[in-house]
Amino acid sequence: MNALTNNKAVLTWLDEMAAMTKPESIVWIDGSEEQLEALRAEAVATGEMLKLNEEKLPGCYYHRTAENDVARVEDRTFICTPTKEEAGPINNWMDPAEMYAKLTKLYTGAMAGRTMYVIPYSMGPVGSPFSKIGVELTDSIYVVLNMAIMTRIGKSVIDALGDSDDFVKCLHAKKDVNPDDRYIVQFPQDKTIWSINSAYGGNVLLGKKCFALRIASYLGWQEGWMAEHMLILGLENPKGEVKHIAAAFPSACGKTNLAMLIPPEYLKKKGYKVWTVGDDIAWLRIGPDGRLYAINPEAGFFGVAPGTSEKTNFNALAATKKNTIFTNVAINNDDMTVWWEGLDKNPPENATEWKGAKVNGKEFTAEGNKLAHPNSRFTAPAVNCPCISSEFENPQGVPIDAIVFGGRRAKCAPLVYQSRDWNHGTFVGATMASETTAAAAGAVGVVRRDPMAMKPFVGYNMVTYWAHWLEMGKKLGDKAPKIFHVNWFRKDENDNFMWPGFGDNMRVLLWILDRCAGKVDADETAIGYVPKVEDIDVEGLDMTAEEIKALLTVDKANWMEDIEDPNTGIKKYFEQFGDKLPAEIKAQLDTLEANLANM
Ligand code: OXD
Ligand code: MN
Repeated sequence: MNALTNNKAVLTWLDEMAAMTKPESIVWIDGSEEQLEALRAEAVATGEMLKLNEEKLPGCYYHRTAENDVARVEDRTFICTPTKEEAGPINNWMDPAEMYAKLTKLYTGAMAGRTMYVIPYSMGPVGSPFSKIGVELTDSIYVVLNMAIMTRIGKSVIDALGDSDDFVKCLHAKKDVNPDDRYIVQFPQDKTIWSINSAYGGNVLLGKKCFALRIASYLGWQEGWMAEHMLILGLENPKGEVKHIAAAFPSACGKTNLAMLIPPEYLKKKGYKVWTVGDDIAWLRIGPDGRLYAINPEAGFFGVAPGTSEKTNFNALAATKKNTIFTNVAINNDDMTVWWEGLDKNPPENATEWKGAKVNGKEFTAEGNKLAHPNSRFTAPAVNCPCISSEFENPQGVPIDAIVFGGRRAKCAPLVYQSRDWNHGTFVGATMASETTAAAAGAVGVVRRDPMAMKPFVGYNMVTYWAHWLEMGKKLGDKAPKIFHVNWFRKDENDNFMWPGFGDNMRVLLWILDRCAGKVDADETAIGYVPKVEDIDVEGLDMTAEEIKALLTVDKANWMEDIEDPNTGIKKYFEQFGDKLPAEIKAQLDTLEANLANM
C-alpha cells in the first residue's frame, strides 16, 4: 500500500479499520483516470459490471444489485448519539458503545480475501469554505466508481485535508448482503458512518444521504449553517439576471424534474432559462453580505430512471448519455443499451430484466411485469447536464432568493402560497406532508408528515432542527429568503389533476420571484399570501380564470382536518415531541387555528 498521505489521524484510523476488517490488500484511490479505467476493466472481468455500447453510450456501465438490496432501508438506519433524546423520537437510536460492539462483530474479517479501497472525497468544490472532506473505506469497486461520479475524489482532496483530523470517517463493507444484518449507522459526534451488508447506492455512497444530510445537518447545527434535502435552480430572465431558488419536496414529487425544468415555449421565446445547480442536496451558509448562499455538495445525479424520458426530463436523460453507471434497469441485448418503464413505448424484445432473466420485453411488460426495478437508477456526472449552471463550481455558492416547500396534496394546499415571514415559513416546512401514490405499496392518498423532506435524513432531534431553523432566521433578519409552499398535485372532484405541472411550473416560479422582488400584490389568507388569479400567467395554457381560482382556494374544512385528523393531523404529529416543541412553532399553530376560526 502506497498511502497518499502522512496524515496521522487518517492513517491511525485506517490501521484500526483494516485490523478489524482484515482485507487482503489496501488500495488508495488517487482520482486518476488511469486508475479508474483499470478498476472498470477489473469490474467487467469479474462480472460486477457490464460494459454498454461504446458508440451509443460511451463510457457507460451496467450493474445489478441483489434482489433484496434495491433501496434505502430506513428501518435499518440509526442515529447513534450519546442519548436517545439527542436523536429524537423519529430516528432509530442505539447507544453508540452498544452499536460499535454489535457492528464490530459483523465487520471482523468482513474484507478477508478482498481489497479495501480508500477514497478521499470532498463534498463541495475542493477548497470551498462550504466544503467538507470524508474518507470512505469500501470493498466494492462499484462504490469507488459511483463515488468518482457523485463526489470530488483523490489526491487533491487528501492534499487539501493536510494534517487535519477534520474529516468524516466512513466505513462500508458489502459482506454477504444479508438484510437481517444490514446496518446504516451514523455517529454524529464521532463524525463516523458505518454501513454493512448492502451494496445499494443510497446505503453505500456514504457521501450522499449519510454524510451530506445526516452528519452534515448535525454539523450545520453545531457550526451555524444548514444541510437540506433541496434542489437548487437558477432562473434567468430575458435581461440575463439570474435568481436562485432552493426547494425541498419528499420523494416522488418531482425534485429532479423541477431542477431541470424546460420553460414553456412562450417563455423560452422571451428568453427565460432555467439553470440547474443541484437536484437533491443543498448546503446553506450566511455569506459576508448577510444573505443565505447555497452550494450543491455533490458532483453528480443519482436519479431514478423509470419515468425519465425526453418528454418528462430531456435534460436528465441527456445527462445519462455518457460516463454513466446504470443500476437495476433493463438491458437491450441487441445493442447493449438500456431501457426502463417510461423511457418510450418500445420495450426491447431481446431484453434482460433487472433481476437478470432473459425475456421478450414486449410480452413481459404486456403481462404487467416491470423490466426495470421501480427504483432503478442512473449515476451521471453533473457536467453532462445541458442546463448545468455556470455557478455549479462556484466555491462561494449562489445567493438564495426563495425557499420552496412542497408536497402532493389532493385537496389541502393551494397551487402556491407565501408564508408571512421566516418563522411562519419554518412552521410551513415543519408541517409539510405528502399523500402516498398508487406507485408505492399500501393505501393510496394517506397523508405522511415529512418535515422539510428531512424525515429520513435529519441527523439529530427534529425539534432541535426546527429550533436551528428559527435561529438561522434570527441571524438572517431582513436578508432572509422568502419562504413559499407549492402543490402541483391538487385534484378536482373527478380526481383529475388541476394543474399541468412539469414546464408549466415555471409560471409559479415567476410569481414567487415577483413576490421576492416586491413586484406583485397578493391576497392575505388564513394560511399566508395567495396569488391574485390574474397574476398567474396562463398564456398558451388552456385554462380559465375559474380554474386558476379553484387551484388557489383555501378551504377551511380541509385545513381544520389537516390540523385535527386523529391519525395524520398536525396536532397528532406534534404530540410525539411533547413539551420539546419550540414555543414559536406552537405559537404558529395557534395563529393558524385562530385565522381559520375567523374565516
Ligand atoms: C434519493 C432519495 O435517492 O431521496 O435522493 O431517496
Ligand atoms: Mn433525495
